[in-house]
Amino acid sequence: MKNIISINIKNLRKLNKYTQKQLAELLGVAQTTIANYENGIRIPDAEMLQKMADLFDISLDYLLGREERDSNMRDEGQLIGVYGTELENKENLYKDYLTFLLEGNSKAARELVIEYFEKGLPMGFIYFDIFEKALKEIGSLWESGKIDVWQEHFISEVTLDTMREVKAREKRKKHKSHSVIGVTAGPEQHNIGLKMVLDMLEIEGWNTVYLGSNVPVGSLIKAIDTEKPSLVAISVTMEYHMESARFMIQAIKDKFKESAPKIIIGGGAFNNNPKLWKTTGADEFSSNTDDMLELMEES
Ligand code: B12
Repeated sequence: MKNIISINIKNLRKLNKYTQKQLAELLGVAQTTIANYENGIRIPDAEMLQKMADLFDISLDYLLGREERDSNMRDEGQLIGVYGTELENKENLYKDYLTFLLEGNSKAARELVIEYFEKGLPMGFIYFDIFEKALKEIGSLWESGKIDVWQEHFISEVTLDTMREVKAREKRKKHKSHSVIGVTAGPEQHNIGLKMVLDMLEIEGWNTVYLGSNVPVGSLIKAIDTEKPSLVAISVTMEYHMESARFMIQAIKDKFKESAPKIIIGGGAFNNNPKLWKTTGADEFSSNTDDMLELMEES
């Protein structure tokens, strides 16, 4: 069974970019021994632990898990990292995540994220500093012709799967009375950003109904009638889907009049023109979850 030592050994090996075979050679043991350490089948003896601590340049205490965070650390944002101090190099984790995905290794990408989550990396960091950064980097790689659209699809799907896993492991805050329906503007396929926003609200205790892309306006109206959300969140990435957003918003206002839920809009389409949202008829605009939560608390 996996334990803190086995997890630390695997993380340190990956961070130092060794294969199991390379690490085995450096430590003078068989590759199966390393595999057994990482799977928790064998525990290294004192001499081997010291060798590893020296090789990875970390304290023996960290390797043994004696500097492991306690359960409150995630909330306080205090992280014990792979070097036994504050989590170093966490800013570059998105690059490792991306490298695994570009190699087609979704298993390693997923494991990297889950292991760091279990070590205390907050869900917000994983979403916005690993997934979001990796996805934006993918956009640049696609634009410069270095990757094909199928890779964009693959990475999007693995990210959505991993998001589900992280969210399932995260503690929910006390239930709040707020509720939100999230939808993209008509055929707008870019829906990961919206999903991230709704997942964060769910963790904050909101009741969320995530509908994704291609929802017919008539059906959205029915969803609002049934769910009676306090908020409808609409996401637009491509400017040419703005008209769909306008149409959606007008239909909601026409149908529900003064009892219409508040409508908030956001997404990449507003990055270069922050005033554009005013032409959509939405009640509010926000570029991220924190600002959105603040806006909701003020109202
Ligand atoms: C993944 C991706 C795809 C995936 C989408 C999968 C999915 N399920 O979402 C697929 C492969 C389907 C796709 C398709 C296309 N894509 Co694309 N795609 C991307 C990529 C790489 C990442 C998008 C993403 O998820 N970003 C990460 C999220 C977290 O960021 P975000 O969306 O901005 O969301 C954050 C905030 O904006 C905010 N937010 C978002 N919505 C909302 C809503 C509210 C209410 C609030 C408060 C906040 C909020 O919170 C989020 C978290 O911080 C981008 C590159 C980029 N720079 O973004 C290109 C990009 C968006 N795509 C682009 C293009 C051109 C296309 C295609 C035309 C061609 C293609 N590449 O396949 C098609 C068009 C599809 C369509 N009809 O809509 C261009 C758009 C250029 C433009 N602005 O016009 C980009 C920028 C790539 C590029 N560099 O050129 N794409």
